[in-house]
Amino acid sequence: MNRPALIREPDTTALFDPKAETMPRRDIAELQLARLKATLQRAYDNVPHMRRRFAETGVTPDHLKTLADIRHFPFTGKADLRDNYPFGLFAVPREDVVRVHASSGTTGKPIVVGYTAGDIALWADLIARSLTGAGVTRHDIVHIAYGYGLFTGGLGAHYGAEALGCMVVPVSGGMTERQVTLMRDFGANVLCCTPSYALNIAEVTESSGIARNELKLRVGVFGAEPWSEAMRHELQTRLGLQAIDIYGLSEILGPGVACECTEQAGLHGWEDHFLFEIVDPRTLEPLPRGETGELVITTLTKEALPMIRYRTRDITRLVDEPCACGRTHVRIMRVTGRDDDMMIIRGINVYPSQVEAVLVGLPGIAPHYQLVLTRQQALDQMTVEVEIAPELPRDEATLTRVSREVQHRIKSTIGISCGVVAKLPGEVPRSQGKAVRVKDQRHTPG
Ligand code: DLL
Repeated sequence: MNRPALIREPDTTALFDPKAETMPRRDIAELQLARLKATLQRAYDNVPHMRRRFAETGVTPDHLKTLADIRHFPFTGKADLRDNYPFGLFAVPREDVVRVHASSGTTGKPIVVGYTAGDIALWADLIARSLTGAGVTRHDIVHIAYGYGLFTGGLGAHYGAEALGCMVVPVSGGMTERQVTLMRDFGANVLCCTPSYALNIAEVTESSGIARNELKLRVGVFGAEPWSEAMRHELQTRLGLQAIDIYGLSEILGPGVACECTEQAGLHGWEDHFLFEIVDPRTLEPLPRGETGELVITTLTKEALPMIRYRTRDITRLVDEPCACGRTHVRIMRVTGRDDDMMIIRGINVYPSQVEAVLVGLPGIAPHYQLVLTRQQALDQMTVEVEIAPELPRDEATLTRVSREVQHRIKSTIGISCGVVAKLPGEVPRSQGKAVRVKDQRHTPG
């Protein structure tokens, strides 16, 4: 094999599906082309909306001769799902759909997604692959604190961990004190939840006087929201685990579209089941490998809900070189944020996760924050609400000093001027799932 020197021969015992995960690129491309053709045809034949979209764009499935030809096909977005609410994009008879999930959505109708029995089996398989990459084995006890229900996090992780043969503790979110007690009593080795909820768990563990070594946690499988390297460091230190980034979205599958391995060097995007593209979010033209832009995903094997060129709005870049772990699939670099979460503060583009990277680990403050957006004279203003560290004196002078320091730090690292309000310990809301990082008051009258 002609592998770069740095790449180890894969330890096949540490891979869930060694053959699929270490396929040479040529074979991946060949498989993708065959599966893509079949998917386009299935969507065209079975989903009237897709057939219409293809016709508007002037393509039929036959126009795809190479993988690169995907650029001629129409995009799909949230609006397509909303307009066809609830089941209009399903490509199989309703009777073949054994599960639905839905995203709550802040405005309008929710997005509804469906799965056949085959889709559920595939999903479990990809989560099992992802967990294996994260260093989880069948000997582990997996505590799942992602929400169960219409959200894909809980049940998605659950089926995958069971498929791997782990003992699963399906706790869902909330009642954090009880979660900590159960993790200690059961000896959980793996914690699956959002990074912001993991921080909440860390804090509650510390305040309930449980020593870190009373918990047996070794791996954290954290995702469903953007998070920073600084937050990774914080969680690894406070919970004594290796914090692994897992990515996914309901429209494509749920969690398990991509996941880091223990190298923590980008998320392996499972290319035998998905085609990943990066496009310029403004021109929608495909960008060359390695460039940063919007991630667009096409499903290659999903039955109930095939997705053609789904615009995720997530900003990232792709890396083709095989990982040191030996897996050959493309790596999706950490998602810094969503296109629609980008704030423009005095002409500078900022994502909440960039602010997080500055705040977390800064002496004098706790890693809890919220960003408040307001508008003054047509200009967006940002106020960062932070909390002083619990050990600091709780007086006005301290609050003023801390807020000045944070303001200075944000100015010197990101280059934006913003207001900073330092609050007392416990005053910034704690996450129960996906954290609300931005309070947008730009359109509130008065
Ligand atoms: O959040 C699925 C999921 C559950 C992923 C559990 C990982 C773990 P949705 O609710 O549809 O699905 O939200 C999808 O969340 O488009 C991203 O904007 C964001 N997101 C998900 N994972 C990550 C991540 C689930 N690791 C949306 N890093 C996506 C950054 C993420 N953002």
